[in-house]
Amino acid sequence: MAVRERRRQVARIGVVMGSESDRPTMEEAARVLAEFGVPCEMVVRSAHRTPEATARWAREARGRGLRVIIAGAGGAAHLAGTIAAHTRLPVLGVPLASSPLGGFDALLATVQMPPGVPVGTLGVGAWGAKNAAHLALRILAVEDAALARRLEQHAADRAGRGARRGG
Ligand code: C2R
Repeated sequence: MAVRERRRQVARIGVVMGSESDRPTMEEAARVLAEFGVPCEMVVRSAHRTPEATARWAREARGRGLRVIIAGAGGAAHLAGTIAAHTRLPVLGVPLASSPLGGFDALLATVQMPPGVPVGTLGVGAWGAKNAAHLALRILAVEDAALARRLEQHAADRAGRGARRGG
């Protein structure tokens, strides 16, 4: 895909994180999306520190063109759940290992949502960020045949390399 064409694309995936300090880990998700030529909108919002702005961002997400949201936060990670309360887009949660509890706190806070307000929760840290991006791409690929072909090609290439490392 030509670079110019890619620039004109509307972001279909939103990557939101609880703090600027989460950015290095959440960049892993953005890197995977970039590898597949799918642009994302990347922002910092906090259910705790900027609750109004977080709710607004989530409510307006679909109208801006987003189709899947990836939300990463550490500690008492209420961000993904709060986003899921304000939008009916699929929300993928990435628990981050930023607190002294090493991410187990964020995992429980993200995964154990009440029925009817789902957050699809990935693994802790960089693995989760990468897999959130891969899962978001698979969700988009349900309706995007060109992207589905790129995912198939990627899987075939990886198999060809002997699955020595992930991505
Ligand atoms: P600072 O480094 O800014 O003190 O943040 C962030 O995701 C970060 O990992 C420390 C940690 O606090 C988390 N945080 C949340 C939320 N907002 C910030 N879990 C939230 O809304 O859930």
